[in-house]
Amino acid sequence: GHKGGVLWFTGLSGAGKSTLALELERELFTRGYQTYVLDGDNVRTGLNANLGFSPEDRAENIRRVGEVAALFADAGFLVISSFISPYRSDRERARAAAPEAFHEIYVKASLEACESRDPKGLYARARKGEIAEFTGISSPYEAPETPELVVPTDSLSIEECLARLIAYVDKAFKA
Ligand code: GGZ
Repeated sequence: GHKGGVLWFTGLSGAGKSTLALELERELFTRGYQTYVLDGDNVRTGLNANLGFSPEDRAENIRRVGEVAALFADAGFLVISSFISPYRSDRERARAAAPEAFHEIYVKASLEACESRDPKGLYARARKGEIAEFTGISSPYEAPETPELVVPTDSLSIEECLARLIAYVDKAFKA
């Protein structure tokens, strides 16, 4: 068995949060964990469809996700939350919604690395001024100061990052 909890991924666009979240979910499924991924694809399309990317809207996005994650954790799930969540204060509020169960995971890649990957061409568009308030370009990213775990995707392979995550999860949540 395992405890419920929240793995709160934070990092820049293109740092690898979604890729790692989905691969981790698959690995944990084969190990018998009940997991659920919360990300922009299933939250910003529905629950948070009325929110954009102003600081206020990001704060509300993260507030709601933090509350939903706490509910899932209370139900015994291991939640993998995958949002940029650029503001420290918003992340601390999410932690406060599930204080015993919250683990902040910094999916760390430099802006240069993310911008050179640019899988969706968003950084190029942001540089041209076509996307306002883009994180790292025209909107801030406040890196975690004391995350429970750092996964450096610009210096380690996806497989190595995944292995670190799995080891961490087994240690923190296996019961
Ligand atoms: C940052 C934006 C923006 C702006 C659209 N700034 O790489 P992606 O495309 O697939 O993931 C990014 C996603 C960020 O949404 P989050 O809900 O994670 O953000 S936050 O936690 O700050 O609320 C990016 C896309 O949405 N996107 N406009 N202006 N990312």
